[in-house]
Amino acid sequence: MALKQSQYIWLDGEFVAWSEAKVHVLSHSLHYANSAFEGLRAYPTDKGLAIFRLQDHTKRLLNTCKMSLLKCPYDEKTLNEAQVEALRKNSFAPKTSVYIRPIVFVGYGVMGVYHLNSPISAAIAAWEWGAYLGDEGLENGIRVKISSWTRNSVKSMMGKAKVAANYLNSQMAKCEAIEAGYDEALLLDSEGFVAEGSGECFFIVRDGVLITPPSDNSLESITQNTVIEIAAALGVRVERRRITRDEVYIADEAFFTGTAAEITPVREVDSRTIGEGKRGALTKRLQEAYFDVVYGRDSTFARFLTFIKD
Ligand code: PPE
Repeated sequence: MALKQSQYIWLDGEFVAWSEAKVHVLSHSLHYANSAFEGLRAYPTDKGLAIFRLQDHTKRLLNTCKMSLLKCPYDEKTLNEAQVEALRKNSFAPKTSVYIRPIVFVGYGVMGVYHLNSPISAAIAAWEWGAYLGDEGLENGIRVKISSWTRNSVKSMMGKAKVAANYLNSQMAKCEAIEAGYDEALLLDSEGFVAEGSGECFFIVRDGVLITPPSDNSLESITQNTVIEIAAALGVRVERRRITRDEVYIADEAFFTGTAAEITPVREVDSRTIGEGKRGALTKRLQEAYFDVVYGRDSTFARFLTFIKD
């Protein structure tokens, strides 16, 4: 799906026209993949667009910078304000969800792996982005392939960093899944337990209990955390424990969570039908509750929303 352009991108403290937000081809991050990024969504509420869990995403961005040895020239407050401003500055079609992509990257000036003498830049873009795995997927569930790729080992990469370098592994898994006729990949860790999707965390339901792995081999997902909080509010039992491949096959329900993917049901894994082969009952309940939260219809989670109107 082609990227839907908006008008302005925040680049190192200034708003520039979308088409002018350019970097040099010798920018260090383009060659060595050390760039920290985030993905957030803003949803249309009764009181206009509201960014979901802005402060948590910005904290994670700065934590990624810390882990990846990127000296971000902008502090938390500046980055939070710039994201709000990026939404105010652009005009979006009414009733559409907007995706925000902040990125901190190593710029132009020095080549070679050692990056600490290179300049660091930051940018924030925002554009209208629909359902990541399709509207049909959100409604009826997607087909998933367990990847032949192992998720990046914690011995060699930092899964808690949302750093570009981690996504070569994701890309290869995603392409493999698509080429095999599936919609998304589920990656196992080096011991064979479920790690995460190419860009999502993973849940199963068994006998009414919601089960999701600990964050040992995955990003500390903000959507996963939100779902756990919603489940607690609904009185649903949640277990954080390792999940094996065979357990996925016999789950009653399964779904992916992510800012982009939201809550996407899984209806098939490796040609095994999950539950009844459609969005499960608990998945539907959690999905509806999640949309109530992000669209500002549930006041108990109002603390997660940052409204962008004055
Ligand atoms: N694991 C990975 C590897 C991941 O990339 C994401 C987000 C998650 C888990 C879920 O994290 P959270 O968004 O905090 O719940 N993936 C982002 C990037 C998607 C993309 O294609 O780009 C996202 O969902 O925004």
